[in-house]
Amino acid sequence: MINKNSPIPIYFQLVEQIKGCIETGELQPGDALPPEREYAEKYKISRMTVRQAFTQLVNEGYLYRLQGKGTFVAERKIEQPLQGLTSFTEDMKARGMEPGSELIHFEIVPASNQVATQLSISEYAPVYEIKRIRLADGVPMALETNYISANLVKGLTEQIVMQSLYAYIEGHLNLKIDYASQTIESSIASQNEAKLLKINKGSPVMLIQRSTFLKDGTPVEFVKSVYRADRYKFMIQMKR
Ligand code: 16G
Repeated sequence: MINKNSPIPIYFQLVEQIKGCIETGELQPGDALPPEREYAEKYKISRMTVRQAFTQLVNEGYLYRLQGKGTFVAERKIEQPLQGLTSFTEDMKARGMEPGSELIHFEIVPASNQVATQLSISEYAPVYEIKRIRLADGVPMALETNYISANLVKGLTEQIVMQSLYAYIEGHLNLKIDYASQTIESSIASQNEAKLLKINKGSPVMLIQRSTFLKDGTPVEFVKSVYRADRYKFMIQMKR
């Protein structure tokens, strides 16, 4: 219900109401929203106000627009806890989703200056450069580029990286992954990233860089990832 006498802006009341319908499941992912005109008539408010509410919900990732087709309810975002050093495969399995990878690139290359510094190896030492699209139930979630010292993580193959890298490092090589440091920045998808992630060029993404270490401090991977901002959000619990 919209209360025109409330100090709360009308567009915001509509935002909250539509969010409520999404949260209760009354509106499901993929559902088309009634046209702006219908909302405007139903609540006797202006179409501009309805548009403002829709735009806010699009910006927050609750809705998406398709040119000429209308406005639809977006998939719920995956809420990824930032505590705990887990792999993509583990994360997806824990949610009951099917992890998958599409291998874009797999090559041993000489370490660049940046990669060598991150991995504490000498420049030009051999590193695996692995680029994978990470899929959840077949849907692209992230584009990940890993750099791994070929002298430390021996015997990697395309077949192995189509599965879980962490499972191979720990289960097969018996190296214990211990800690990581990670940064998260906002960015927008380049043309190539957008194509691979099946989103529009310029869509918001999160750029994540992770350096992962063994117990004795040896860097085991340096990873640059591009996560879809429309499908992911990060969560951390804090205490004071
Ligand atoms: C996660 C990690 C990535 C790691 C991968 C291993 C982030 C941002 N990145 O995607 O660093 O290489 O898991 O996954 O969380 P895998 O064992 O399924 O190959």
